[in-house]
Amino acid sequence: MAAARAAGRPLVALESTLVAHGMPWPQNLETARAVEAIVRDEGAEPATIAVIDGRIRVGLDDAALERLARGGRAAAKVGRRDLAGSLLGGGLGATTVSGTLACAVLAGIEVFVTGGLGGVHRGAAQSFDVSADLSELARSPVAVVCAGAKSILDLPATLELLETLGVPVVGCGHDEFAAFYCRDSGLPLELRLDDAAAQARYVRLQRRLGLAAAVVFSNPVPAADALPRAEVDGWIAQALDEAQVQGIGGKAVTPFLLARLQVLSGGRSLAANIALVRHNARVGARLARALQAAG
Ligand code: PSU
Ligand code: MN
Repeated sequence: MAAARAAGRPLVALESTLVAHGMPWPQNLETARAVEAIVRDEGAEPATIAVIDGRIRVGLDDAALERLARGGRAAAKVGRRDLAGSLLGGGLGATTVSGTLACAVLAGIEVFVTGGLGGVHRGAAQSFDVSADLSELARSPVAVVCAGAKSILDLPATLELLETLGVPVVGCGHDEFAAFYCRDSGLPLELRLDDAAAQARYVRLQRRLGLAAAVVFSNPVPAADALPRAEVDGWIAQALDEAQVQGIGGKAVTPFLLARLQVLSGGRSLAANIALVRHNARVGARLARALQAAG
């Protein structure tokens, strides 16, 4: 990372919960490596963020990436509020969107690529389960490229809360809020910018206005890899029932649901997840280059 900085290549932050908790071995390591290669291929430098042996690391070597991927659930899931504790504990921690954003801000990185945002969970009116990703987006001046928010969530409520928090959501190659495995959510966005130079100008304007919030670029899964919504909804309903019966709660909910969907879909949700993360990496790296060019 220091070399990339010295060489003047723009950095792209990548999260690590997706690697440790979001995908199974060995596809998680393959995807992490592929995503880093895509970012490099586009002339930017990947900086995967994680807690390794009780230290925040911004930019991982291959050995650290493999440790995280092999560690899986043994790695702690580290959101913003877990950061200090994971440093004290001295162990291995995979940073979520909120944890990674906090570290990216500390490191001065302007672009962050992930799969899908956390958000308002279905039934949140009772459970109060709203991902810390949303409040972190409100205070992190970072451009975030994602395939919208995860399909397992209450997407209309997630979009409402992003508005409340002052976080702009910009469509990228599409007019609707992306729904992770699916392109369409039925929720139209008010702004769409497909071109990296225009996206960079938008980010610069947001900064010039002194608005500290992130800019979310909603970049849908490529059409060839998208899954039909009706089928996805069926798997989600079943996975949510199972979570309830088994009493899965708190931080365990999202990894549980993603893992069950992978099984219920016969691997199709994993293939879509991999495709969308790779696509986001390309778009994010191009944006990082455009931001650098815009100065
Ligand atoms: N996107 C993916 N896979 C994931 C996640 C996002 O493609 O595993 C992770 C992110 O790290 C996100 C987290 O921050 O899920 C949200 O968890 P929760 O709902 O507990 O806040
Ligand atoms: Mn939660």
